[in-house]
Amino acid sequence: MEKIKVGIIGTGFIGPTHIEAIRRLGFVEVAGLAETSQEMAEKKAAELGIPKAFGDYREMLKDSEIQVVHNCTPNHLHFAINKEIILAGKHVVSEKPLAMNSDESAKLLELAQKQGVIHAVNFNYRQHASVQNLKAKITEGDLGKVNLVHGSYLQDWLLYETDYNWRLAPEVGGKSRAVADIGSHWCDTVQFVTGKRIVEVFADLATVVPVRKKPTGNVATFGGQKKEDMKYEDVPINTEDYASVLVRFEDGSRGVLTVSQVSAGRKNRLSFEINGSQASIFWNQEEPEKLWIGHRDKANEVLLADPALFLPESRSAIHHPGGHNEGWPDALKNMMFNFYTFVRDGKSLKTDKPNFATFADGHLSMCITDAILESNQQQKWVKVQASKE
Ligand code: SOE
Repeated sequence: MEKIKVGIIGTGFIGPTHIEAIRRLGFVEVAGLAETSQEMAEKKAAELGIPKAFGDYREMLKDSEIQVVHNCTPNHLHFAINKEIILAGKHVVSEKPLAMNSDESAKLLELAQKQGVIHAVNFNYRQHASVQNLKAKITEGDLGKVNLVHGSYLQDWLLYETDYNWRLAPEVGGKSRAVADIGSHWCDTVQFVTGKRIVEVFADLATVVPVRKKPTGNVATFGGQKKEDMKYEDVPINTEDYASVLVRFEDGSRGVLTVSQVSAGRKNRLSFEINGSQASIFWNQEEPEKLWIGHRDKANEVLLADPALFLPESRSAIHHPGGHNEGWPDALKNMMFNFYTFVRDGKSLKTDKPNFATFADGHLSMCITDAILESNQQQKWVKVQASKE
């Protein structure tokens, strides 16, 4: 069978992780790569073993061999490039946030639906094997009625004033930083597992590091560049690195989320606890194979991921026997597998239910981010306006 041919735009932190996940599928081929100059594209294509290099992504969009395009560019380019990918008639996998605000994401969703392309946004944490098992447990009623959802997404890669990255500048990263960058993943994951939407928020945002030393050269996400070799200029920072958000779900259940990119020791700790009327569950992305299950009248349990102990609905998300740990790259592979089998099997988002986040989820996420920003500004509860779907 012909392999599905794919083009990747952007090769920062996330582009190569998409390429690696795609390559593990076997029936998809990364045929092209686009970067900001021909020289850079050729360098990256040679490093990553990709046949075609494009110094302008528009040239790649004209390539009739390429059926799917991944938008792995910085945030401010997501809207315009997603639009062009869709108009070129290609299926699209976009990094989050889908756009710079919910007006733009509404337009993208409408366009993608009109053009009939398959659209996905890379909310990869819902694809962890234990998260899929956890969702199946909630759906089966193992927790009873879900009453409370609370947790955090904490990182430390922006702790020091000398930590700098494009995500800090609003004109590139967007007017929200930590909430759009990582809070969005938390909201998507908890909405996915509970099957309930966040409809109202009350937020308190802060910029813990208000002035940063910006290196005069380029810095990659999670780059860990040597500080002694750097030259800096002082820049004021206007995007949040911390947020506390109270949330209300559509059925009246409550929750709270803390987001921080300045929490020493926390590398990529997306965690949440769900308290139901019968039992509780806790999951933490840094130890993804463990699911803590809390009881009132018997001893608590820790379920180590193992296909034999998973509910049948979630077994396709786990690939190795217990103890053969699966983590972040495997969740991303699950995301790509679910997307590309959907494409391969000729399915349509009009008639078939996808097992991946679509632009509808990406748009909902933008609406939540906008509501969080507005709530922080006005210091009151704000409803999530997701009506443009
Ligand atoms: C940086 O904070 C980042 O790479 C996010 O942009 C990703 O979405 C998250 O998965 C890991 O951290």
